[in-house]
Amino acid sequence: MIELYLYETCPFCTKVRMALGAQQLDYRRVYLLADDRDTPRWLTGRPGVPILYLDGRYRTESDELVDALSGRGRGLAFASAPLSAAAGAWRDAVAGAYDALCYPRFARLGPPELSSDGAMRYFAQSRSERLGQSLEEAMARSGEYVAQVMPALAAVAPHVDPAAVAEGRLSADDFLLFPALRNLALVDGLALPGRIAAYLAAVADTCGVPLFVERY
Ligand SMILES: N[C@@H](CCC(=O)N[C@@H](CS)C(=O)NCC(=O)O)C(=O)O
Repeated sequence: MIELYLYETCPFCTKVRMALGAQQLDYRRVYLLADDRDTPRWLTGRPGVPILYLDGRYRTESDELVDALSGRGRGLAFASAPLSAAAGAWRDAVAGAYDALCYPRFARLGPPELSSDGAMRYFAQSRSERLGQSLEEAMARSGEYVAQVMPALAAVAPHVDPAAVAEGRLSADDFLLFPALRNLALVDGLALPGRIAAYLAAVADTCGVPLFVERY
């Protein structure tokens, strides 16, 4: 049985879920706690997720996992590169704002990877250090970050293709955009263009990766 070791909010893990789901492969999801360094090290010699148990061995690196899943199951062809110019511009435009918007909301969401006090403490501390501010401070500055993301959302919207996704045609852009957009949809004050909302629904349906219903 294929197994995916993951966090619910990890965009790299979502990429691999997309590939598994689009190929209609059966797999088991194994959620690790955010402060569990031992299990990944024991399985792969390295910290972190995603980890995929495939063909009798534990593998890491989401791009390599997407490539390894190309042609399996229902035979869809995937590539994790190259990105289009529009997707590359999106990634550069939202870089800092994405983390600042998502981290405090992941803590509010309380996904499986944060379901112990130790995991939540580890997450709050490590992510505050990364942001250079507390999760509460980042949350309070949401308006500023939303203003940074809105033009990037509008710019990328014409480049997503819900119809192609529904036909099982997933591009390298999709493996970047869907995981980030799924997480950004947690932001209550972020108005998603209609085409982005349709795109999220199409990928969720084709790949069996549920969207978050919560908004903060
Ligand atoms: N290059 C890796 C990056 C994976 C990654 O950064 N995973 C994060 C979760 S989103 C992680 O496990 N980080 C370890 C930690 O936060 O301690 C990939 O593409 O698979």
